[in-house]
Amino acid sequence: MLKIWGHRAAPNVAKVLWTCTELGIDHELLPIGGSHGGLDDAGYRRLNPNGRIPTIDDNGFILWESHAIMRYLARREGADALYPGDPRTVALVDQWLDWQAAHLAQAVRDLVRLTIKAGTPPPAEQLARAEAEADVLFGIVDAALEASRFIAGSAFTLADIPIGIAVRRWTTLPVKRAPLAALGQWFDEVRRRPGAALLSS
Ligand SMILES: N[C@@H](CCC(=O)N[C@@H](CS)C(=O)NCC(=O)O)C(=O)O
Repeated sequence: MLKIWGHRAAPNVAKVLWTCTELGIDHELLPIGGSHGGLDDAGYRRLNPNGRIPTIDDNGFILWESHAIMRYLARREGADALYPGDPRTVALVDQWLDWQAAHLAQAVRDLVRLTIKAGTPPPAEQLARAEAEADVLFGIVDAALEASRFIAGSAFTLADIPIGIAVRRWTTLPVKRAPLAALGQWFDEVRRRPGAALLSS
């Protein structure tokens, strides 16, 4: 059975768990990281030299980086709907996956650092800057969703998963948010998928 190291509350682990549900892959979650600790253990570092989660073991094949794992699992299952074979369609999925990791994730991390992780109220100017940055980036998603039902086109793909997880995180933080109608409508739809149930657990 596929082994996944991590814990559900970690967004990058949640991406892989949601992907497994979409693909119907049985898996075993091995708790590590967060309150479980263990990321600096030599045995875990041999699997993942970054000391981060998630990491998977698929019958001896070790892989880390959440988006690489998602792509691998979708390809392994031949899931053309989630990760299409057509070069242009898959390029759009990759565009959003890369963009989420390179830009959106950092904007959400900044808000988390300034609010729920900070022991004291953040400087107003810093918080306003981080809120504005998040509004710009989620606004880009909103504009895309005005033009298509899902992130990368008319069908649900891997691209919807990390962005859905980021929206969930953003909307639960004590911050000001621009009202984004298309994004809200899309999120109401994707959050009802069985794989998204772990977002609220
Ligand atoms: N780029 C990596 C980032 C991995 C990462 O930073 N994971 C976080 C959890 S989302 C982590 O390991 N945090 C330490 C912890 O939860 O203890 C990926 O996408 O897998």
